[in-house]
Amino acid sequence: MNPEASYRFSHAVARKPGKSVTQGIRDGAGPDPSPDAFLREHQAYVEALRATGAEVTVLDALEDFPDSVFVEDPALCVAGAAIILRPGAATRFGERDPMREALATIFDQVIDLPEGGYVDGGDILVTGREILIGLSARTDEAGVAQLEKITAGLGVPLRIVQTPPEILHFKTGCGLLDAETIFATAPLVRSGCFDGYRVIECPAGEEPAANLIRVNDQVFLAKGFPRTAELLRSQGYTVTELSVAEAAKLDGGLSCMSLRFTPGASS
Ligand code: CIR
Repeated sequence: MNPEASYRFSHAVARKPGKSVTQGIRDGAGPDPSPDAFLREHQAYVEALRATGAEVTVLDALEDFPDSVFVEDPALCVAGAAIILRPGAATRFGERDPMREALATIFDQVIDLPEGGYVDGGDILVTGREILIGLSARTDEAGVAQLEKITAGLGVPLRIVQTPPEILHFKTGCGLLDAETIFATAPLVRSGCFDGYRVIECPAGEEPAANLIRVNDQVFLAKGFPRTAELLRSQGYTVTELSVAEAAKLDGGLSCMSLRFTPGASS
C-alpha cells in the first residue's frame, strides 16, 4: 500500500441532507435534527473539504432515505476502486443503488459486495498499512468474509477487530491522524487493536471527538472539544473545528458525511 493514500485524497463525495433527515435512525429518543441547521453544517463541511484541495461532488438529497447524508456507510473507496457495501440497517439498504450510480461516474472499477452478510462503511478504518474492520450490530462476519475477498484482490490486507458494543460504529471511537497514527478512545486503545501503531488517546470526557478525519494537510475535529484540539495542535497537526451538532443527533459525525479517495490510485 502507499501509506499516504490513507489520508491524501484528490476527491470526495457527499450528499445533501433532505427534509426527511428528521426521520433518521438514532439510539434512544433524542430530538430530531433541524433540516435547515443540518444543511448549514453540511455546507460548512463541504467547504472545509474543498479548502484541503479535494474536488468535492455533492449529490442531491434522497428524501426516501433519511440517513443518506451519511454517505460513508454504503460504500468503501480504496486502492482506486469503489466497493458498494451492504448497510446493516434495513432502512438504509436501498442507499446502495443511488451510491453505485454516483460512483460509477467517477470510478472505472465499481464492485458490489456479494450477498451473504452486511457491512457498514463506518466500521472500516483504512490506515497506511491495512484495513481495520470492526464487527458490530451493523457489520457481520459473513459480510466481512465477502469484503476480504475483494480487498485481497486489490492488494490491501484486512484485519478483523471488534466495535465496542456501546458505540454505533468502529470509527465512532477512532480516527486516523496520519498513516501511522491513530486517535482513539480509551476502551479502543485498551483493546489492543492498534498495537504497533502510534496512538494518541482521546481525553476522558471528550469521546465524541474521536470521530475525526485527516484530509490532506488538515485534521477535521468536531467543535466543542478544547482539550482534544489543544492536544492535537501540540502534536503538530493543523486542526479545523467543525460543528456536527445536527449529525450527532443521529449518532453521526465527521467521517460519516463523506467518502474520500483518489480514483484510479492503486494500492
Ligand atoms: C445510522 O444509524 O445509520 C445513522 N443515523 C448514523 C450513521 C453514522 N455513520 C457513521 O458513523 N459512519
